[in-house]
Amino acid sequence: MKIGCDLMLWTGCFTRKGIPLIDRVAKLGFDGVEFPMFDPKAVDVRATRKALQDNGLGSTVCTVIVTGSPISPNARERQAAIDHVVRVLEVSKELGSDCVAGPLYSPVGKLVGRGRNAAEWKHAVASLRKIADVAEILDINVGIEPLNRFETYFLNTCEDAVRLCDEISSTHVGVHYDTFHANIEEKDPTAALQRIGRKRLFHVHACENDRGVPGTGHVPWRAFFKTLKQLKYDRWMTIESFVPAIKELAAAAAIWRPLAKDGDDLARRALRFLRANVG
Ligand code: LER
Ligand code: MN
Repeated sequence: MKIGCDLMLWTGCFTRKGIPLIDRVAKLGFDGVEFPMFDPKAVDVRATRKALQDNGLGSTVCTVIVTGSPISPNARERQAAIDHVVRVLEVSKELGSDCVAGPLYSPVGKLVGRGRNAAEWKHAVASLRKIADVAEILDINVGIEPLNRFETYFLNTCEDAVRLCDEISSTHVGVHYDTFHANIEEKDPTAALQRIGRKRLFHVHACENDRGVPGTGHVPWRAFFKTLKQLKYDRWMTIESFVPAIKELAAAAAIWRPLAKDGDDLARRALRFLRANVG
């Protein structure tokens, strides 16, 4: 299994200015970086690719719906969201990234005072099917991440994420499991992980129940690592945590107190814990 670090520990959005962070993540001892790609136009593909190669690092990409919505009743809104994800896929492919992951069905934080309806589900399947067509042509994987109920009303459980992926029915679309969200929404987070299964598990975010350093809280880590081993999971496990200093992300993820000294401290302690458990 490869261990990555999301650059959100140091930046709210990956741009050319963030390239030195690749060096930093390599020096901390990670196998790769995860790019928070919210504005694909701001990525300097050549320089970023070179920095990855120079440091011998792999990469993944995390994005969110920054414009429109794949489940909107309005076709133009749906297309705007699809166009954003497709652009992210194209840039990610150019960077040589293995996977584009995240809540690709609805904007983070969008709540409408009710649960999802059948029309929204239908739109999600159709929009993500269009995204899957591009992913298949580019040969890049897409991970669909269920989020907790305070961040989305559309997809909260792994079971629903599996069903959504089954309906999209693509070799290149699978489930993205995040320990933080599963801890809130699943009755048994490890059984939920098990049920996703090896074939459908495309990406993992490792994050403690308070969104701080993995291993310092009550996420059932021992059972989690055992299950990944049973599944023979060999894709990326990425540390996703936040620090109050990155104001836009702190606001989006509701980080109101420090969870570590700073991003470096969090990354270093998280990596030590994950390496001790997965090698
Ligand atoms: C959001 O809570 C999350 O977990 C991310 O992976 C998406 O930005
Ligand atoms: Mn996540």
